[in-house]
Amino acid sequence: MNQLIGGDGNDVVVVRGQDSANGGIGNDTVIVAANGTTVLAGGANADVLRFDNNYDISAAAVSGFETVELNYGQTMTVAQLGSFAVHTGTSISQTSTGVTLSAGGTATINAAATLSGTFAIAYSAQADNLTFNAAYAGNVSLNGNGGNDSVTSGA
Ligand SMILES: [Ca+2]
Ligand SMILES: [Ca+2]
Repeated sequence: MNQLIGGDGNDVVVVRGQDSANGGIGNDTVIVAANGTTVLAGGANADVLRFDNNYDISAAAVSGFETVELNYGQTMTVAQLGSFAVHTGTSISQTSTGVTLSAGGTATINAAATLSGTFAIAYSAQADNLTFNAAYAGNVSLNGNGGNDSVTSGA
């Protein structure tokens, strides 16, 4: 396990295996490039958590990220999904995304305008209650998996 700590500048940190990463001060980008990450911390300022592929971060302690750049089917908890202020794709040309939820809860998804295609959600076995922001104009594809689930488009 490696402990990766960014300095005060704008850092790009790539986490693999059971790494822990903290961007520190500055507008940092932390790239998830493996399963099993333990700590993902953006730190101060405006930070991005980017998924290099469909990895599972559900066991990681996630904090301090303002934006998440989603791939097409990464796994996380509802609480983690709701911890980001902006949800977007990994590139400007990506219009669809998907997420597999490993534990339930309540969250708001603030999908960026670039996500105009399909947002596919595989629910966890618990109750998953998601609300999309009012500006989201894409489709939502749902795959239920037990629990009393709901999805709401913003007012
Ligand atoms: Ca930094
Ligand atoms: Ca931050």
